[in-house]
Amino acid sequence: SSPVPHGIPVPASYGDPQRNGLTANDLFDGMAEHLFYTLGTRAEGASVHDLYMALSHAVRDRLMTRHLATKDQLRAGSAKVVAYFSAEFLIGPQLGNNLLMLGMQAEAAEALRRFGGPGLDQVLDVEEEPGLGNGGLGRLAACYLESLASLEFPASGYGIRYEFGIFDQAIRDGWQVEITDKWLKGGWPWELVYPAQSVSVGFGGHVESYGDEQGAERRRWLPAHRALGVPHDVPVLGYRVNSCDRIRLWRAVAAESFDVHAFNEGDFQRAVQEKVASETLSKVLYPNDGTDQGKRLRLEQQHFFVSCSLQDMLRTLALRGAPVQSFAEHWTVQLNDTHPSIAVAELMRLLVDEHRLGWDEAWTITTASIAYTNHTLLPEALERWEVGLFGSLLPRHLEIIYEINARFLQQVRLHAPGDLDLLRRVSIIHEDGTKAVRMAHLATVAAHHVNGVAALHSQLVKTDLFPDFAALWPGKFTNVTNGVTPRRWLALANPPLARLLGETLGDDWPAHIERLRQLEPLATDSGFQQRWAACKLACKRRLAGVIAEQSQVLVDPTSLFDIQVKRIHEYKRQHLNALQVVLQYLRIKHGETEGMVPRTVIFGGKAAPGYWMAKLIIRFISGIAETINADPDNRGLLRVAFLADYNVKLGERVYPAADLSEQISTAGLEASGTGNMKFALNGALTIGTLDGANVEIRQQVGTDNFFLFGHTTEQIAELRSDYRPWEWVEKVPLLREALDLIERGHFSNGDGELFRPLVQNIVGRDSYFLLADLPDYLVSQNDASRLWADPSAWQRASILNTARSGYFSSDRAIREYAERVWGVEPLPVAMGCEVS
Ligand code: 475
Repeated sequence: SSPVPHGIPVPASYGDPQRNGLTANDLFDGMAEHLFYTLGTRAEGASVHDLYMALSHAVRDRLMTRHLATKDQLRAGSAKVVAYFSAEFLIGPQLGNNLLMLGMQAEAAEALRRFGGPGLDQVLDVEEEPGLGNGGLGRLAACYLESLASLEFPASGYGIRYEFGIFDQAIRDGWQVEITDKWLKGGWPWELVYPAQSVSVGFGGHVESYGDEQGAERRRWLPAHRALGVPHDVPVLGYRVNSCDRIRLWRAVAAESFDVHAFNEGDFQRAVQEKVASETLSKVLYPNDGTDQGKRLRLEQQHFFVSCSLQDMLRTLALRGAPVQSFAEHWTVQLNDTHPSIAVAELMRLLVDEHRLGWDEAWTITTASIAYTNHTLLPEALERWEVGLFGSLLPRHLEIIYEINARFLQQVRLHAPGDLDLLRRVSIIHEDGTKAVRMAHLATVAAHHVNGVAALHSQLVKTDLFPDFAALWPGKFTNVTNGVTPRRWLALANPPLARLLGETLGDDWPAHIERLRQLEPLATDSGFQQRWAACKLACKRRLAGVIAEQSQVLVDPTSLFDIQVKRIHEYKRQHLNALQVVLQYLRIKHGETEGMVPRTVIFGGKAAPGYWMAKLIIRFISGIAETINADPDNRGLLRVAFLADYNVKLGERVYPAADLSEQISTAGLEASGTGNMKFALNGALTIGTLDGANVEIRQQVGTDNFFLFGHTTEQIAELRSDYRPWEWVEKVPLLREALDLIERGHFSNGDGELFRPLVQNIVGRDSYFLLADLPDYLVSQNDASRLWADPSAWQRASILNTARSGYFSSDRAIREYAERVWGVEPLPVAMGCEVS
């Protein structure tokens, strides 16, 4: 309870939409105050960063009304709230987005004009983005929180406030170099810290039995160490609504600032050791996208944020005056992959050990509240923890998992008596060799729903990944195809197109993305086509500027912009694209340019620091870029650029500028993809395989407006048994010559060793079937060139891509989760009445 008596008035603007301070005048005044009082500087001497901070604080002030009203409404009510558990939230820059959500972009520009200094674009450009994620999975979490807020669902993201996010990528001599991401260095204005809501989390130690007051035997965990989690909340505004949800990120600090005993002994070093160890928990994001390394610290991070979050949720349940038994009516937990799946054991522990519920009741609550999203079929990404490591870090959780497993296997025995092999396959504990906890099995056993992230992927989850579980619980498995927010990825990222859409569909189109369909009849209207093309050209000019600034490569904005941006991974096959570029280059060298059109091939993406082949692929792209761009024989037909440090901010420049979107993974390996959706939404045509959400994109936009190639998932499976890649080499004209050129050092200043492992990898093993798909890929690339040569036909296809991509909005995805998985309803936030 608060020491401040009731009846103290809230700030005058609170709850009064008329006095919300949203005019340019108010913003200017707010900025002036923050420059002076918050930043301690005078307007005359303010730097661009000062102006960024002042504007951000002024905007933050203006979302606080909504944020508090949302919280008040939640605390007072009993609505079920979504808890989105994710080890990653790749939220991107905040200022521009929040201005868009509040409808204050023009006002901010005007307020800045009055300072007479830099303009809004320049100010937005200095924002450091928090790179608290690796790629698709983290960005999906950010899009989903935004849609939750925009659709007025009560929700909280829960994650980790990494002090160092994904590394910044520099390219030196063609190689990736990793640089520490110091996103907090200039101060980051978009978080609200609540130290009073800190929670304590245990690690290690042992478990003992004791008799409770009723004489029942109970288990008690006595951790060896504790760390404190301090919540840092990032407000998440909905689009032009009052709802303002949040992402609650936990920062780890030492439970005591140091060991007093050691300190008194004069051992200062040892005294601060525990503090350092605790704070290491939230120090750095693991930069691996798609491989699990089984590192202790990673499990510690997972347990840390999950335990903090569940304790936080139980606390708010008590604040609502609701009993712990009603947990599942107040909260629904979505696990973003298995990274937070320790939640199953931790919730059981909290309910059984701390709240003294019986096992069955606790299990009913746990299974009623938790659902699990699978994001990958790659075996190297499926998390397993060696039992020894697991038990030393979380001894009580291991016991609980054994108990869950024992009861589960008993159920399986009843279902299929005598099938010992089935027991072995589905067990949560992997028993062959070193014993390990299979986190995907834990999540699947406990979850009320398990979903894949695209139709094909969800099918493969049932047939390939978890066929035994699917047979046990057919109703548990479902699909929710991913989506992306049209606010950030269209309205914010693509100002020229946003303006055109506003004029054509009405200003509130970002809240009603299905209206994009109304563009269909305009697809053949030559006047509209020209305006469409002008928007694209403006975006391409902007990206050309970025490329020139970054790498001094000059590209022609009227050429076909052919773009592949995503994490570098063999299954994503950037090297297939690079190989295709080399073949085009050879055609030019041989004068076989018929049917070719001027192209700019753009790559971007980070490689995991320990993934050597991915780093070599970057080096290879740099090599071909350098050689090809310097070759005068080109006659403007081919340019290659590698964009360094691909991140959300760069993505906002990239997607709107694309003509052709490369989605070329080996069929069956990309769970969904979400970049593919951002490209299509911005009017790019896709060249792609039948993989992930490509399948649905092609269905939606129409097969004529999509360049399909490659083997299907089934065909790849057939090939796999007897694949001899070297036999495919002769099927492609010029390929032998291309490979020789690469091996002789043509793209590496004569170094004949550098790319040999890459060539060997492709010709010798080709685990990702590049050569099997290459012939068809080349045909499709030619189709793309041919369509490009007919501008009106291309514009039509481009318009239809945008017009038919509304399905890929995260609003649609969130509505599906809400209805089919979570059972939650929107709760519009009223302002100005709930203050108690
Ligand atoms: C899929 N990241 C995309 C996207 O559903 C899909 C793995 C381990 C540790 C840390 N990060 C990861 C992923 O697995 C990941 O990003 N998966 C991606 O999720 C959203 O669109 O196809 O590869």
